[in-house]
Amino acid sequence: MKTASALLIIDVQNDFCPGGSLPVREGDRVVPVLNRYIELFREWKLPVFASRDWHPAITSHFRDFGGIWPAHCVQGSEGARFHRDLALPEETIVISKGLDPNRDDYSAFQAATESGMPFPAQLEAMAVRKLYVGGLATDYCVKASVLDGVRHGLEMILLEDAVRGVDLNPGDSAKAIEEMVRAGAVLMNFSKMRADD
Ligand code: VGL
Ligand code: ZN
Repeated sequence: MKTASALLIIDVQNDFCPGGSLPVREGDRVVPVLNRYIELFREWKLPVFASRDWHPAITSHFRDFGGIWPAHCVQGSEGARFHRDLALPEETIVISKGLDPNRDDYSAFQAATESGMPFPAQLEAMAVRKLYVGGLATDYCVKASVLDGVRHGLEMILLEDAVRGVDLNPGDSAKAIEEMVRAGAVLMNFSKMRADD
């Protein structure tokens, strides 16, 4: 039974896809896969969360202001929008992170809903105990979120066929997956998922 479960889609935004300002190689390839997971979670009437990187134009997260990244996912910009083919259901709970110009946040557990409810509190209110996670980028926000989820005592399932990484250094994504598994995350893919529903 998957009663206490939810899907968490991380940062499938234009700037992280080919053509964006901080493109993840094959970032857009996660979209059709995530759409199939979305279908499953709808079928099971389970919640879908979508996180977004949502930065002010001036933030210490950006290269020009002391950080390491080119400007990306600036609030309200085209680059910050979810990929147009990502079929988010109307009931999707959008959570935003990276709003504080003085912090370098990556984890969805630092995000809040549009009404300002912190993500961990939202999960608790909905009695969610298990998160299925896919999206971008494996070696940054996905990793940080999965490790945080484990720390929060949640069961964290990494959807291996629905993630892609930045790989600033070659092998970063593979290492990130190892690290998540070592921490207690479980690897899942679409065919396994169907088999044990
Ligand atoms: C991310 C780098 C900078 C991510 C966000 O969503 O993984 N990566 N900001
Ligand atoms: Zn960012």
